[in-house]
Amino acid sequence: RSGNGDSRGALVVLEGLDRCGKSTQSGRLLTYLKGLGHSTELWRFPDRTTSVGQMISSYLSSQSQLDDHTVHLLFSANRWEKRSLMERKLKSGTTLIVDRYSYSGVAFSSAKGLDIDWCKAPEIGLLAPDMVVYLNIPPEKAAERGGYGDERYEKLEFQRKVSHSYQVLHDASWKMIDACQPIEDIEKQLQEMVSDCVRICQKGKPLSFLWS
Ligand code: NYM
Ligand code: MG
Repeated sequence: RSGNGDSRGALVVLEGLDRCGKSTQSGRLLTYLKGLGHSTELWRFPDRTTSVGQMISSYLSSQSQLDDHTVHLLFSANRWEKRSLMERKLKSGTTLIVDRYSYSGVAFSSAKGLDIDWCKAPEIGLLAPDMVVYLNIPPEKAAERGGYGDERYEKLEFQRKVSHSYQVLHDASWKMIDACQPIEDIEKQLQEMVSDCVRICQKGKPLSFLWS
């Protein structure tokens, strides 16, 4: 069910606070879609494997200090360097599940006080997701989950600001899932949402671009 002519893959983005369960759910979703016979890949941003990604990674682990604007543009560059591959994959029929995307870029940087329109500007022209799923969790609940790691941003106070930024940023097209539910319940809801989305893309829904 992939790679045959005009049917393209879907671009599915998962967003949410740190520790909301995105990585767990994206892994399960990958297994599910592959099981249905769909060509599917799991991507994540930041992609720490590139040289830009390594700069980001060292910033996140506080091994380097960067100006807030600078690191914002690095996160964006990290998406731009994957853009053409992303387009090729989608056009050849592969569905991409993406763990964080431009919305994380805007939510985290604007939580630091950067202007939201300034934050959105470098994302213009990237591929727009066919579906954004927000795993909704109160910052306090996320903080209780086995604790945060020690990366930059993984602090309750800051996550509260990020949560507020996401509230400003989201629109009516986002699918909201209560991330405090049992893992299997979230998994089921996600499967239903994504199956619809994959079907619509297979039928020839055109690709679109941010910010749309
Ligand atoms: N993050 C992620 C940003 O600040 N801007 C971005 O554009 C992206 C994609 O990086 N706390 C932040 C959110 C996370 C951190 O991501 C590392 P992850 O998903 O924990 O590897
Ligand atoms: Mg993290």
